[in-house]
Amino acid sequence: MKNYINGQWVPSATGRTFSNINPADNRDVIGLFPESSAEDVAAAAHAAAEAYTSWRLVPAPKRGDILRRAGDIFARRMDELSRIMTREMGKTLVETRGDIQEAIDTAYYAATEGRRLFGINTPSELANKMNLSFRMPVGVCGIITAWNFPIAVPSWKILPALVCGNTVVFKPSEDSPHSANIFAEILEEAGLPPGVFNVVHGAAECGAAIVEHPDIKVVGFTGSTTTGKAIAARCGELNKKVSLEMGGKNAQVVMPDADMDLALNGVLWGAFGTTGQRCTATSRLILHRDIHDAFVARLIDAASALKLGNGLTDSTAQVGPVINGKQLDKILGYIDIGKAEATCVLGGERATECDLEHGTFVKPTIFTNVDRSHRIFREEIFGPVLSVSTCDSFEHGIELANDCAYGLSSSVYTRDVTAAFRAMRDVEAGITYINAPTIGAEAHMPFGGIKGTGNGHREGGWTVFDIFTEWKSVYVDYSGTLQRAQIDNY
Ligand code: UN1
Repeated sequence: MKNYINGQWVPSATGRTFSNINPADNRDVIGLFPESSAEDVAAAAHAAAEAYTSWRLVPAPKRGDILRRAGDIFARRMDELSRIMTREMGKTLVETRGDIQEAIDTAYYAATEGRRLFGINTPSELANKMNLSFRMPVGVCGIITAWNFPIAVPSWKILPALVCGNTVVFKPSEDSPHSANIFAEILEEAGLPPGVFNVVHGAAECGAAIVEHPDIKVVGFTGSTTTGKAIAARCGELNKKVSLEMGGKNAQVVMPDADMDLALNGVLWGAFGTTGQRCTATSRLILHRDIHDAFVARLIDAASALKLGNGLTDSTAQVGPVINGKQLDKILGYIDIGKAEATCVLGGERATECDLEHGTFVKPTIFTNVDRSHRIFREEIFGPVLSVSTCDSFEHGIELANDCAYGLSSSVYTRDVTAAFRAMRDVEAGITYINAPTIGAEAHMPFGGIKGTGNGHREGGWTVFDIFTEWKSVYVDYSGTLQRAQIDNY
């Protein structure tokens, strides 16, 4: 497997490769991918900079037509691509189909935005003068993403960037490179000219080269807070625009007046869907004292019935593996920490029964008696591990939810309309769900977080276009005389 640069499939200049392995069965090697260096990034950035000179002049509705076709091709290739994605990152086929659906939705939204990209005109303070403002593309965009949404999350950045007239250098995660190559195939078939979209595979060296390259004008990153902050610091020095989507420690609060079945199904899906490997996953459950014991008993029952398995070969599997050995060790490390801090009431170990021993499976794990000072309350684990705490009141529940370095998603289950509106106002997060789990954001709504999660940008919806454009203000004076601006006329 190769890089995709200037419309060609090319090996890395380094000659080095890394292997892509199925996390559900580590005997299954999917392929060798190039381990790219600054030289490969420079080739991709050069191609993207060349392509930018003409792509930025293609009318936006025409760029949108290409993206609409890309959406159609994603739909046509959904079965095949969902199998590729399940094989390389482990979530079930239902979930990988959903991942692709998010890209389709984003493609169609971006396509129609090609006919909007609204500017704003205002009256001038002077006679016979007109004020216009409109969006300009930024140039070459460097996109660096994680493996948990191999198609959806890249699509949130790449497709809006393209419709605005930018060109792209994309470095996917080393754990989901095959899906990224299909992304390139689809954009090519849709009619994207060579060089407009480029893929360079690799690890930190490749990512750092994207951040450094002078032709790359904006960096869009999804991944860990540690890496994101380092990228932002460097982009600060380089005066480069950067948009970050980083960690989360999302809480679901359940009040005694809530629909308990709904809240139970919500946390099951939020905590253990995608094996807890979403930035939006529910990793803290805050239960009102009055319902705590009964709720926990039902939750243990329901979570212990979840079926672990290889999504490709077992159609009854509900929870896939965690992505790789490194993450497995990290999650098991947190489980050990949790066992010392709190009470493990379910799971708490790797799953190796039947044929799971060849994959990196972790049993759905639940801790109770979790206190706000505990590390499993405060730190992102990114696996199927749920920390349960108790609150004494609605206000206390919100206070606990907000006692967090991150601010991505949040959820409150209550039938009390007053409490629901207070939660919408007071929960410190970019996303709040009422009577729904912390996962499941829709492509046409702003997506992102506050505090340790983001740096003020929002992907999705209409807000993503602020990342990938700059505003131009234009003054047209048709008076035929030198008119001084009001401030220069005193
Ligand atoms: C992520 O975890 O990086 O809201 C994105 C959700 C999905 C996207 C998650 N639509 O859960």
